[in-house]
Amino acid sequence: MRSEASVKATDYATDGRTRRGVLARYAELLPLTASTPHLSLGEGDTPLLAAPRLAEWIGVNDLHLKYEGANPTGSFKDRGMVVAVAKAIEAGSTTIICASTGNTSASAAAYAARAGIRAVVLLPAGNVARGKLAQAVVAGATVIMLDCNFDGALDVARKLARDYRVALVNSVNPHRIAGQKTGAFEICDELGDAPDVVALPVGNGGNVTAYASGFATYRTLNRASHTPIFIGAQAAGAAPLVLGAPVLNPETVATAIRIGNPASWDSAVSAVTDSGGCFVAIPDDAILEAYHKVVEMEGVFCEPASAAGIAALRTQVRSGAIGPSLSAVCILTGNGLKDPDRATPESFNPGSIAADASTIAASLGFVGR
Ligand code: AN7
Repeated sequence: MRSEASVKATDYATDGRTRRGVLARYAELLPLTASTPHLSLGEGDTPLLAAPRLAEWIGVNDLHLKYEGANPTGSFKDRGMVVAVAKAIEAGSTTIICASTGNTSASAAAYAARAGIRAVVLLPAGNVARGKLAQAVVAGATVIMLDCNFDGALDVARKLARDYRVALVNSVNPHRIAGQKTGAFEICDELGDAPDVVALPVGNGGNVTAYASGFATYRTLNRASHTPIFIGAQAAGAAPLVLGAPVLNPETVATAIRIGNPASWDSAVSAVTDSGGCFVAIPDDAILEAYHKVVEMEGVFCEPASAAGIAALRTQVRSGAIGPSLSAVCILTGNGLKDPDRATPESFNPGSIAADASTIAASLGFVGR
């Protein structure tokens, strides 16, 4: 089965393009068979950017940003969704369903459209960033707003998938986790080894589970000499994994991680504690501070949830828990364009002036040639 998958991947990749998608690039490390469709929107192969100015602000010598906002639908979800949708089709499904704080629904909608199947997405009414909602709508998903938070929506999605012929593509689907491991593979392939520390936001805990598993796979294959310490960032108002108990009414500006009862609770806890790391609760003002710093200092625009990982790394370095000489990677899980309402205050209005070059030059203090 393995060799068939490899042959297929080779066929698929012979044109030598980059961005050929994670199924082709990591075929031998994914649960593919000869009958898995060759689905791709060119996901993966995202930038791993050295970030010297932000490193100084955080207090570490060696910092890279894994910019998952560069994925086709603007978040890391695409890595796992492509596998989950391909496997659902392979199993005969013609409808996929998910609950989502936004990014999963955007990704599910896009891959369902690409594959020509139906997507149904269940969203917590009033708490999904505008860009994410737009993505699900334009891709033709059936969008259903529920009068509950994400946790309630996931309960409904699970019941529907249990009792009806629809495939659940939330990260409780192991194919999602398998695909998201490719983020860890790419980091090792590019750096030549695993970093010492990985910081990332944690909502349901699927991604940290996937990264831990991905680095462990590379360690086993001797493509990495060690596995990293994980720092799991949660928003202070939605921090069940810091508190050790579910949060009934989670609240945070980082709506992507507004989750009170993580679906992958146990595997997220093992991933982080077995690594020697910890979960950190980040107040909203610190999330927004990091959100602005990363784009002002490095030009990398991520969504608030993604910035929580940066803030968490800074907190741990400041407290001395993480030494300044360790190499660190922050996973910037989603694109800042997803949440335009957060980027500019409601009152933002730059106004306008007459289109006169010399007046503008004078007001800017430009020096003549
Ligand atoms: C930008 O889209 O749960 O810990 O429904 O969108 O794997 O849940 C999104 C989660 C981090 C947390 N960063 O990842 C959804 C959803 C961003 C996210 C997370 C999410 P997990």
